Amino acid sequence: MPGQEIKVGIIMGSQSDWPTMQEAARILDELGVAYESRIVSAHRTPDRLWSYGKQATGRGLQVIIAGAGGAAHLPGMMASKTRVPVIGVPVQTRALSGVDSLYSIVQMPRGFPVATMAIGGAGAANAGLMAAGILALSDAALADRLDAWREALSASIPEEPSRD
Ligand code: RP5
Repeated sequence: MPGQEIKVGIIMGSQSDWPTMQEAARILDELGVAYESRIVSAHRTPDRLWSYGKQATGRGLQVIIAGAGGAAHLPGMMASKTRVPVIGVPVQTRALSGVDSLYSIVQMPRGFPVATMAIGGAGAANAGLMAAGILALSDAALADRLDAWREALSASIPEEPSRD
């Protein structure tokens, strides 16, 4: 990965989102996909959000994974600012278990889509896989690695449940 062009941006509203969003980072590490990670808050750092979105295409980003919790405007606002596909990850919250995040992210008005994943770590991991799948459309080596990753996962599932 060193020297590889960064095509995936992982952004999140707060440091407190990292334990969730690191699941996306782990998948990209496993698949050898270079990425950057940034704290970009729709509410606390709107100017940072604006410039990140404005510069995304020029910097060569091809996918943005955006995670946020609560009134989770980050993925949708980012989608309004760039045509780079945005994958949204609803972060689990204490008060409403992440249903608030999910609804905030998934109900985008027509015209500015956010590909919304499941709440929490599984959603973040799937966001990493989705990003890899998008990049694999034009990267044969990555496509091979992703196929191998999927086959290994299938092979790890036993046919019979353990009765312990
Ligand atoms: C959102 O508010 C963040 O995405 C985070 O999920 C939530 C809480 O942030 P902190 O108060 O923990 O910084 O903007």
